[in-house]
Amino acid sequence: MNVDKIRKDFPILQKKDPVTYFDNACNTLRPTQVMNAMNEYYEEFPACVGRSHHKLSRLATEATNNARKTIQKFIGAKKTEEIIFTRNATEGINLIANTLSFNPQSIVLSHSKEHNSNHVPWLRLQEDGVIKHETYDWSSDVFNLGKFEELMSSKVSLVTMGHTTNLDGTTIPAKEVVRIAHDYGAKVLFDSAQSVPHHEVNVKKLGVDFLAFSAHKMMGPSGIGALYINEKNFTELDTFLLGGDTVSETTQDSYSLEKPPKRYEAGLQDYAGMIGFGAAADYLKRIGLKNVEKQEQLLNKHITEALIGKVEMIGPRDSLLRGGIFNFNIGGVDSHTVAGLLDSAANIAVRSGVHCQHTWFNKKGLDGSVRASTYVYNTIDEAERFVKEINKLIKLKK
Ligand code: ALA
Repeated sequence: MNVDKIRKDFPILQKKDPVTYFDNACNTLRPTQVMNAMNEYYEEFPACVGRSHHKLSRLATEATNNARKTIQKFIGAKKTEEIIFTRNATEGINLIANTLSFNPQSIVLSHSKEHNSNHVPWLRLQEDGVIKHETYDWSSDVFNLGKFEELMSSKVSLVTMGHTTNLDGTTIPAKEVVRIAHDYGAKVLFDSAQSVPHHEVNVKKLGVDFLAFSAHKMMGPSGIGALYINEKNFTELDTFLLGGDTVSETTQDSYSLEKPPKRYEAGLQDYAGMIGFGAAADYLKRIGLKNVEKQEQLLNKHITEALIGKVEMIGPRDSLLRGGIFNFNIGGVDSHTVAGLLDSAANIAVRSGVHCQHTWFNKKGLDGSVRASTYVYNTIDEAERFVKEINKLIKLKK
């Protein structure tokens, strides 16, 4: 893989003195191929999908069908019908929270490093008396399957977990989690917003019931994502938003529902977004997820070896367990101050604060942290610049 060649596809990286973009866990940069694919929709066939009988509509329908197929293949789903386009992973999780049937004894189990998106919807259901929410305390470096299984019983109806966490980049043993959960009759939902963009994820091999992810974390546009629903669960889900395209027939006082995916895609959709999402998946496929993973590991090893012992790291010391994420604090210095200085003095973009992980930070009594998150277009030179700037800040503090 040639990183310099990849960088040429990103206009923002071709500017003079380009930004060192280390905020990829929040939002990635987009290559020209993705922007071109979206522009093509607006310039060549900016029409409604599947509704109108003219050639522009046919072209738009074909392009969005192809995008769905690309996403299906990207995560190894059996059928295109199993891919529902959503606004993002958050909406996918909310869709399941609002459509799966629970009884007040139902336990929904997640872990202690969940993003708010996979935490608050379940708290809300608990508040409404719909479920009981329980948490696996993931405080060891490696997810402990024995401890997880101790929490399982026939009362657990859903295991919903961040597949790779945005806090420290650690990944759950997903296949084993699914196997154990299914042994107890529970369904499994993965928040895969931080896994699908960074390593190979195959829903068939995992055997997972539902899996949600977002395009903006994998070089695609913002405002579009996908929810995988294993077709065997279609009959167990209620409806979500209703309106145009979700129904095949209505009368004054009745309606018949379309089958998924249409049933879950109400109203006019973000067609350019779908097409851009497909182009992003194609682009990543061409690079190869193994290469993406390798580059992130290389950069994270470099940063970790240079800064370990000098900063307070969050997560395992072993960089191989943390994908592309290096999350840390410089003893007592406010995280936003560090991020602001990196930005203004060195044009390095990182995220600071609590990373939508308020619960974890509250438990630890921490105000926040500085998170550098790399992607396949980042270079060793950039990692070195970052290390140099952090060393300067450490010195300044002394
Ligand atoms: N989940 C995104 C992040 O961690 C927003 O930055």
